[in-house]
Amino acid sequence: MGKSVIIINGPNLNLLGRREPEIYGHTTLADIETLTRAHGETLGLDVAFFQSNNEGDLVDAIQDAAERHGGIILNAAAYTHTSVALADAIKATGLPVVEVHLSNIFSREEFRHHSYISAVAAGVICGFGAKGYVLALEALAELID
Ligand code: CA2
Repeated sequence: MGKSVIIINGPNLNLLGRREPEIYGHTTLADIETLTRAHGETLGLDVAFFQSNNEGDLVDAIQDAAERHGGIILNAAAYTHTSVALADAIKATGLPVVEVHLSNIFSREEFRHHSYISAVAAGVICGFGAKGYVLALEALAELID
């Protein structure tokens, strides 16, 4: 079996490219899926993609990843700043996780400066828009090598 990773996206990211383009850009989540799948091929990685607006579904996706994938790229969106449950799930999987944010969360409101994910992630990429997912794939490819 080849190497496989999953990209997990949290609440409201399904709206990407259709609302607030001044913050999140014009790229849609479907564009990011296409981009990362293509880049995954160049790295020999199979890329699965998942988005949910519900915290419990995201916890389930992280738990299920342990059975199927070698690593996770996670943009937990607003749950980044609130969810002990997601942090616990990441810790329990033992899989390497790269945390991604489209925007630079440190140049935004104070409440976005703290992430429950960062302490349990292998690393964090933020502020580079959709390219951040590609950079995360590069990082994850080395981590699961
Ligand atoms: O910059 C990021 O990727 C965020 O994870 C995006 C979250 C935000 O709560 C985090 O602080 C940073 C918000 C995702 C909402 O996405 C939308 C996209 C288009 C229109 C409205 C919301």
